[in-house]
Amino acid sequence: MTTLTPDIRSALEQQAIELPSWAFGNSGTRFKVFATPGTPRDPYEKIADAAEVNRVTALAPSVALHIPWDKVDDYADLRRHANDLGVELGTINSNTFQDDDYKFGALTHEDPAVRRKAIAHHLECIDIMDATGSRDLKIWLAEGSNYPGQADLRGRQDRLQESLQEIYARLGDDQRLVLEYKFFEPAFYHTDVPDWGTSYAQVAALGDKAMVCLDTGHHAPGTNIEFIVMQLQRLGKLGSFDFNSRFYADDDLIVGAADPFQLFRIIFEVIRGGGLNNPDVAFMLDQCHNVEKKIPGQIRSVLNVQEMTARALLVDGDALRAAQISGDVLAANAVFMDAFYTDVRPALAEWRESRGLPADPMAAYAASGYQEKIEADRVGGVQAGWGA
Ligand code: RM4
Ligand code: MN
Repeated sequence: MTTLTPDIRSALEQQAIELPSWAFGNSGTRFKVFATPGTPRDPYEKIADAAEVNRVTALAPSVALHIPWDKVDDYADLRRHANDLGVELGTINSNTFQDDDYKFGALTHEDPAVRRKAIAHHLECIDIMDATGSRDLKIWLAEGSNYPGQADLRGRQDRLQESLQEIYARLGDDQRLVLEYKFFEPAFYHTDVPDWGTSYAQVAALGDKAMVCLDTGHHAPGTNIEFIVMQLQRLGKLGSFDFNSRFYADDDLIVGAADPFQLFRIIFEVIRGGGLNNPDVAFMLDQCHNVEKKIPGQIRSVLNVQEMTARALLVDGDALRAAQISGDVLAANAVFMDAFYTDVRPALAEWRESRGLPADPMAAYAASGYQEKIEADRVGGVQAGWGA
């Protein structure tokens, strides 16, 4: 059995992956949203479910909120509720994609009144961050156009920068803004923040507290994502990850599901760039569980990240460098692949047990009775979902 060195164990022990509150609510495709028994009806129940993931894995100490989906009357109370369950409130996500006013854009809109409304929404998100103790404001914009000629591409880019400047100016000293990019959808011809370069240009013009968020599902098929990870770290602008997995588009599936090797390569570059367990680079999930149970879906996800981190930490850096320097292509590749093909699951199970955690968190959750309890208790009310 592969053993994990003390260095690897200590790196794994520090690992923290933020969970998205919306992963516990219902979601679906544009064809159907299936209801799932036990789905939370409010943010309090979402946080309780997230805390279960952390209870069996010790990997997920914080939960990201999405506004307005997770609006509550008293954020200090929500924060206490989270803390009582052993988790923190994390990143606050803004939402400018579900309001009729934003049909032709929000922060980029031609109409100053619409831009004002969208900016005000972000300022409200920062007020919420003050109350929840959150550090990061995550902005993903659904802005773009469907037809050539429909929009003034340059004007929209300028207005985006102006709007972001107003939002940035409101951030506290310890707060950050992370700008997420996505190459298509919901707009199909152009997106105002389509790629890491655009996000980088926009946040670099703002200042040190603005960073790029890389969602692994937001690239064209075949994109070398780990190269982007390397470059953003090199530039000091990789602020966070939204981890998920995709076969075709922005599928938001369980991280590592479609391409475990890609996840390995990404985490290898994070380690190489000094981003592992570095608070500057937040690890988050951004996923939806449409047909599988949601809490086990999140447990599987954080375990996949942990497993690939362990494998990436096994890469023999000295041997790899030696092979690279000597131009031994196949030896270098072999060092890399040896680590990837190493089955770390037995060693991880043993290590978890040595820390008082379940060796098999999936089985521990299944045996805990929590799923049966929420399915029995959460009757009535409106199940949480993407309808704001
Ligand atoms: C978007 C994007 C955002 C997330 C929403 C729900 O596609 O990835 O990060 O907040 O989905
Ligand atoms: Mn995302």
